[in-house]
Amino acid sequence: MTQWTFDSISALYHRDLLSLMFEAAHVHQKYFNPGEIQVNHLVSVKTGGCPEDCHYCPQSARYNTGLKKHALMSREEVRDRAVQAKAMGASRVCLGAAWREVKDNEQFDRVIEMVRDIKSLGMETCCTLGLLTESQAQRLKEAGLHAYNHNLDTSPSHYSKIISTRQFEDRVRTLSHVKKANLQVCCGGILGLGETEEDRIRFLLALSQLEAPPESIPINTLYAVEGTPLADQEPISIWELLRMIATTRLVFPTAMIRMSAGREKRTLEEQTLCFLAGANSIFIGEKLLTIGNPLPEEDHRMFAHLGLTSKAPFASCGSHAATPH
Ligand code: SAM
Ligand code: DTB
Ligand code: SF4
Repeated sequence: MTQWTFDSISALYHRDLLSLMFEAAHVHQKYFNPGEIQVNHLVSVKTGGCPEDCHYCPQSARYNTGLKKHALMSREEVRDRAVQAKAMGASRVCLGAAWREVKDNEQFDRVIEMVRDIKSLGMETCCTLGLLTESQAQRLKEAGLHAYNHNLDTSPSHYSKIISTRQFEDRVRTLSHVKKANLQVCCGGILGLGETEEDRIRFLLALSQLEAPPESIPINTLYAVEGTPLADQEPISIWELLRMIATTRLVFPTAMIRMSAGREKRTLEEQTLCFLAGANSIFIGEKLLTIGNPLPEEDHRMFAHLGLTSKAPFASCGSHAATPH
């Protein structure tokens, strides 16, 4: 396995955009069928009122974002949402909670039941519930959880400018618990937090230095929400996004790269370029957790225009033989 360094990632990141994208596309089709996209659906099982101060997040209790809070959903409601997601073409359901950390209580017991239900529908389940101990990760695994999402978000040095209520190392520790429980690791970041290009490269380096590289990497662009400290950030250009996706594809050739927050703001042509740069996963549904996402009809039209198909659940990378050149 390649030992990435700051300089080797930086050299890729700073290549001219077309040769960077060309190489990323080449690597992408070596490991994946480029016409196949993973379709995920998010359910916000507990919304708002989070004690953390993540400067980007509409769900933090510290900011006045006008968000409607919602207590933990019932098992039945979540099962219904998963059935609807399957009908929309999703193969994975991701349950998100506005928690700092998981507590060993009745609420966690209910999430465990939700995981079992989704697994029994023949879909992959992912959870993003905040910090987690090893025994909690183990319980999720036993219930049939496929992956756990826990983002590093940005470089170690920029992290403390964005979040003060926990440290980068706390996140790395949870990711280690996830890996030890034999769950797939889903770990990504956000562009547009006022970070430098060096921060973006250091973020990718940190991802490559995790105990095990993530199987999936969400690339979010900041969705600036009124009331949060980052409400007035400049939006990320398509060129920066393409450069980041293509570099991520080259550093992590076999990972699923998910175009996440901010996709709503991209045209079909821009999204097509993102797929060419190596992205191969999206969220479907008109909302992510609380913020907007393209309408499912628009995504279905995009799939039709591009002749894309939805990746089956539990199909690992490499199920597609490398294309001869
Ligand atoms: N509370 C849990 C946690 O922080 O791990 C799970 C939910 S949290 C909303 C999941 C991820 O959503 C964050 O790590 C961040 O990367 C992303 N996110 C949150 N708000 C965002 C925004 N306004 N724009 C882009 N990404 C955002
Ligand atoms: C991730 O990296 N992006 C998704 C998922 N993981 C949980 C969520 C992004 C949007 C979160 C903001 C919201 O919808 O409230
Ligand atoms: Fe809470 Fe997660 Fe939002 Fe941070 S990103 S405020 S931990 S819900």
